[in-house]
Amino acid sequence: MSRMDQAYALLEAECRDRGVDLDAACRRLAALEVETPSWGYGDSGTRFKVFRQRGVPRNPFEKIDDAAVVHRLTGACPSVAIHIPWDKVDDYRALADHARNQGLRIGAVNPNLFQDDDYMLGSLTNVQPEIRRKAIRHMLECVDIMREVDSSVLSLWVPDGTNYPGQGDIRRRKRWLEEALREVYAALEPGMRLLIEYKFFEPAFYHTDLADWGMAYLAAEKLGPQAQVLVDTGHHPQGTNVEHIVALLLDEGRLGGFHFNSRKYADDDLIVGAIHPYELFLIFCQILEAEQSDDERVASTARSIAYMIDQSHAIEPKIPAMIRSVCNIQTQFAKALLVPWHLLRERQEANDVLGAEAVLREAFEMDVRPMLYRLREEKGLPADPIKAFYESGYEEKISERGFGGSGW
Ligand code: LRH
Ligand code: MN
Ligand code: MN
Repeated sequence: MSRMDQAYALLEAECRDRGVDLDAACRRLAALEVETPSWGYGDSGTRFKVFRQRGVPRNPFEKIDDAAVVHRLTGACPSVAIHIPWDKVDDYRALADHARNQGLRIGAVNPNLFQDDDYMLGSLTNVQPEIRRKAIRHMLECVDIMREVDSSVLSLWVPDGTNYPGQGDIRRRKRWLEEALREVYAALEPGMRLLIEYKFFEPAFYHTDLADWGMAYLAAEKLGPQAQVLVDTGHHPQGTNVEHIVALLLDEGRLGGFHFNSRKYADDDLIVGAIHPYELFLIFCQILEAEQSDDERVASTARSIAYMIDQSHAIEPKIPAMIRSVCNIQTQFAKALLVPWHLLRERQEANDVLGAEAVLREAFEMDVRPMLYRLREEKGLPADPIKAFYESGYEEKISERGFGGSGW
């Protein structure tokens, strides 16, 4: 028996003792899909400096090529999110075909309401009606693009807000936002979803029109069942209990998707799982528990979540950093799959505070590498995708692109 088979057998025995079906957990892990963002393959940085890296994609087609490499090596990333106009092309069907030819599909379409000069004082909530109209038109154009690339997710982040008290009428802006979203929502086809992302600050520093999950939830609730909330893990104040938000949105049938990344201080967009892996694990615990809920609405919400990475690389080599995130997501997801829910419930009902906490912590402390290795073996994937990337020669190949590709 190889060392890994031994490790798997050991994990299996441990799971059996805890009443967890390891094979079922492996099957669920194998079905996990994570979308990567086109902008994560291009150059990005901070407001202080964008460092140019050699080999970065020069156009949306090359971003897809790099995303395809991540999928080939991990087997878990069959779709790529696009951001318009960063990924503006003349022919979106050609872009979708390009993705399809490499075993990928285009996932969420992200309108961009934050880089046009006209939007300096707001886009959908601008006091000038013609600017609000321009922003709505852009969103409707994104719905058209969704049709062309066969996407079902419109992923909206509204950067609008103000920098000073009195600068804007908060209530009027709220109504303009609702009005705009109603128009966009009406343009969605059945099967399309509008995911509403919130962020508590930046670029606006006094108030942001969609600052937290409650505001996004309210907006979604007013629109209808095709609108849901998107949780970007980096978009909360320090210390926020993100898994609580996740649980609440699940219970209300309004959790639509995630933008995974790590934060230490603000919206840092670092590699997923690099800073607070326990938080990520606890988020997955909420989701996996909800997947088994007797309440069909909760269970189907949990099963329909769009898992996306929203990560920008200022100093990291981009493709390996993306692979690292995918592997970290798989690791925490695998650990959450090993939670014995019946035991947790039992201890909760017995008011066993330490015992209940131990159930979760012990799952987090388990070594799930044998699960990941087995999964990769079964799918014919390299055991170490990052090592395989460096050995593949792809980095040398793309260095011919030279410098100058831009993520955003
Ligand atoms: C905003 C955000 C949003 C954007 C992306 C580039 O901070 O998280 O999702 O579309 O960054
Ligand atoms: Mn985001
Ligand atoms: Mn962000």
